[in-house]
Amino acid sequence: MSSTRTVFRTCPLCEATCGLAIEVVDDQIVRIRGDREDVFSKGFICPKGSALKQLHEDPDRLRQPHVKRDGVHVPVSWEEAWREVERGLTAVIERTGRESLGVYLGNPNAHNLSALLYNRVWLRALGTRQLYSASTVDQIPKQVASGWMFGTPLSIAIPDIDRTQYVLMLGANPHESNGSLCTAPDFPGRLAAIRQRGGKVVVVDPRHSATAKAADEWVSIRPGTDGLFLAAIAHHLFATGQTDVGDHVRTYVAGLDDVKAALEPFTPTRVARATGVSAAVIERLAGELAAADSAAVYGRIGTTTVAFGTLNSWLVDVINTVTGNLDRPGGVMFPLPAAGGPNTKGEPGKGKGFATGRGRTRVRGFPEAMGELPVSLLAEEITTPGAGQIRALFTFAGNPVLSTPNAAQFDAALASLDFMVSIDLYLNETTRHADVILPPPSHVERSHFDLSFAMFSVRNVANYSPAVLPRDPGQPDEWEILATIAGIAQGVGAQVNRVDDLTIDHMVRAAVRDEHSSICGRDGDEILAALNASGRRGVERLLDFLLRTGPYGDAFGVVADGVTLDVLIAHPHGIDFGALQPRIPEVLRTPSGKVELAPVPLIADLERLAATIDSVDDDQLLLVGRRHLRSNNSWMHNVRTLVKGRPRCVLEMHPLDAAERGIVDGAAVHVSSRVGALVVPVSLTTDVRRATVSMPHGWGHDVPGVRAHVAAQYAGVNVNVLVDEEAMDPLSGNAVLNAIPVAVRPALSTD
Ligand SMILES: Nc1nc2c(c(=O)[nH]1)N[C@H]1C(S)=C(S)[C@@H](COP(=O)(O)OP(=O)(O)OC[C@H]3O[C@@H](n4cnc5c(=O)[nH]c(N)nc54)[C@H](O)[C@@H]3O)O[C@H]1N2
Ligand SMILES: Nc1nc2c(c(=O)[nH]1)N[C@H]1C(S)=C(S)[C@@H](COP(=O)(O)OP(=O)(O)OC[C@H]3O[C@@H](n4cnc5c(=O)[nH]c(N)nc54)[C@H](O)[C@@H]3O)O[C@H]1N2
Ligand code: SF4
Ligand SMILES: [Mo]
Repeated sequence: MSSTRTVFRTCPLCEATCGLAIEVVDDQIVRIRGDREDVFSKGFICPKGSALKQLHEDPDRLRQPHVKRDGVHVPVSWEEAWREVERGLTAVIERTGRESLGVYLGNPNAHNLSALLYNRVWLRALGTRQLYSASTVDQIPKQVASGWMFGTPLSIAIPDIDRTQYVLMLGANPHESNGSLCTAPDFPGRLAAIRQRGGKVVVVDPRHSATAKAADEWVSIRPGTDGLFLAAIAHHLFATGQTDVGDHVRTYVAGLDDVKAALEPFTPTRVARATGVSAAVIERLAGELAAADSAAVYGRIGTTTVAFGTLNSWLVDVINTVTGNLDRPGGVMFPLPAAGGPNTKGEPGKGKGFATGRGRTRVRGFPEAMGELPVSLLAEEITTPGAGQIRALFTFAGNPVLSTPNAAQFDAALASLDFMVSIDLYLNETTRHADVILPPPSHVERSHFDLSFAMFSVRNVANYSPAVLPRDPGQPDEWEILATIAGIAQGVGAQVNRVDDLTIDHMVRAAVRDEHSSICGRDGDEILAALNASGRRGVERLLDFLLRTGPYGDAFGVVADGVTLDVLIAHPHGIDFGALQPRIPEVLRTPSGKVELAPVPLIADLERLAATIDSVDDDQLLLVGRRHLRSNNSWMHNVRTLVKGRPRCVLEMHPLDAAERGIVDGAAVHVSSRVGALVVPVSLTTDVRRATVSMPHGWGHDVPGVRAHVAAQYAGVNVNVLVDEEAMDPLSGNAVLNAIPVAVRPALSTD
């Protein structure tokens, strides 16, 4: 007899966290729709959400560990895979020490409960400081700026788009990406609602993106010049006396005069030529921001993955602050997550603050940020001889061959390693270099809870999803894979339960000793017994603990109706704790207990920005990136329903720029930069501004050794062969992925 059931779960694919209703007959997924009762997404879904079925059923998805034998990956048992890991890891540690171990964490880590709760455990067990991640090709500039301003790098001020009357959006295209560092399912619908209630949406982008098309106004800016644009807006606000931080935060904002003085060089008139935006437009937008009932400036990829990423991220919040929009409804606000938020721990209102540079890269001494080193420099750390040279690398849920700078150099560096382990669902462009590939369960075979995105969410929401389907026999959960690596790295072998017990024990003991914890002074054994009464282990037990000691938690029996994992399980559509609430001063963790509006490194970096005011070359083509709704970085191109149709990996170019170069629509063009060259079809469109060309990342699947049969038919080319690994934001180490100088000409048969 067959059984039909509907399981509700949060989509783990992007930051929008949509609720899905998954219909299952026996152990087969029949259908995936949006969950209309989801407290946050209310039925919204994009085409990727329902592709979780195809991902799960993809015959290319790895269901067994693979070991490389004579250059070919063959399936092996888990026992054998673990023996290989032990042999390879031990050999490298004995030969060159733990500092020669490197780790790269990819983007899906942020969507993965096992990673979020267990990374600390296995990384500590490895005992290396050589940690790299997709953060340095993404959002770390926003985190560094926020760390300096508010005290923790996860204290990011989120645009309150559901209540605002004005949004100035730069370098983001939520109509395709569904939003980032602003979790808001149905972002396009929420933007439309601003206009419906009489507000205004302005999009600043060198490309007339889908989001720009749906907005009230598109401001076409020269790539890489948002810093000048933002500085000029702030300058104009100061110069015209249109600044007022507001009574609600007045006593908590430090450094206003320093900012005002430092912005002196950036008049709208001076930056107009470099930015391509007239002084009149800059001044008008500044005036509109100041006059709006409420307003939020929001910058994303186009503002962070550029040479001035940290400066841009800071200037966004400088404008939010001086227009009185920091920490108030309709402005930018700080979410209060149910579990794991760093700014919900420790002494409210004060902390040790944030610093970078506590460690440096071995080869060129580049400073760390958030314990991470820039992934742009990973290749040289692998290939440059000397003590501490990386000889073994772990990649976890990442595809850096397609996603990080100077791809050819990076690819060659991976090939030179002594040992490599990848935890991944696919044999892809990166994992093909691995000696051992360890596959996690598919996304529907595991539980889910958004520990990350509740920190960046436009409402305070919590939603736990149990696994939809049982795991294949013998398939460990992903946290068990990580716990096993931890045991092996510590020389005690595969000791999942022991590692797990030590982990929860450590967390409980720390909390009962912490005067700011809701269970301070309680008996640790009693807390552990309460947790263990449920019979849970691993991530569920850890999550239950974090929820119960979090801002809405039951504090183990102290708060009636407080949240526990059981409570969340009883609410399969999630719990809505409501709209964001003001949190200053309590949210702050700066030593001064203030919002630091003028952090020293940022003020100093303005000089570098000022030096770009007059260095404009109107003829230089600048390459920018773009995302498409139906793809997800590099890794969903093996789902036919998502990739079919017109090829998407094309270079967009303005017809006049093409005509000057003898390029016709649809032709193959040769694109070159300082570090590499590629050939790609061109698509002529006035959607990109003059001297700007646009190309998506995550393509280039026709590499030998990759196992992705559908993706191979829609291979595309890897844009990151053009991206210069030397170009970085000096404050955060983030790569420059946008505004890359390139030359384009018709392709020759010899290219
Ligand atoms: N030129 C250019 N480059 C870019 C960007 C750009 O805009 N332009 N964007 C950058 C950005 S923002 C990002 S975030 C990075 C992304 O860079 P990466 O994180 O390196 O790459 P992804 O394509 O996200 O690869 C994710 C990998 O994780 C695997 N995976 C998916 N889910 C899981 C899971 O649950 N467990 C495990 N173990 N594996 C899983 C997939 O199979 C895939 O191999 O790319 C960056 N690169
Ligand atoms: N469908 C889909 N959704 C995704 C992803 C995906 O690959 N596909 N990736 C996810 C990830 S990892 C992330 S980080 C987010 C990113 O989400 P978003 O930040 O919204 O990223 P994009 O859609 O790439 O939009 C970036 C915009 O910046 C513009 N831009 C480029 N250079 C500049 C510049 O110098 N100045 C300005 N003002 N604009 C510029 C580009 O033209 C583009 O329109 O999306 C996430 N969601
Ligand atoms: S918008 Fe993002 S979270 Fe929502 S269904 Fe699509 S991929 Fe999933
Ligand atoms: Mo990202």
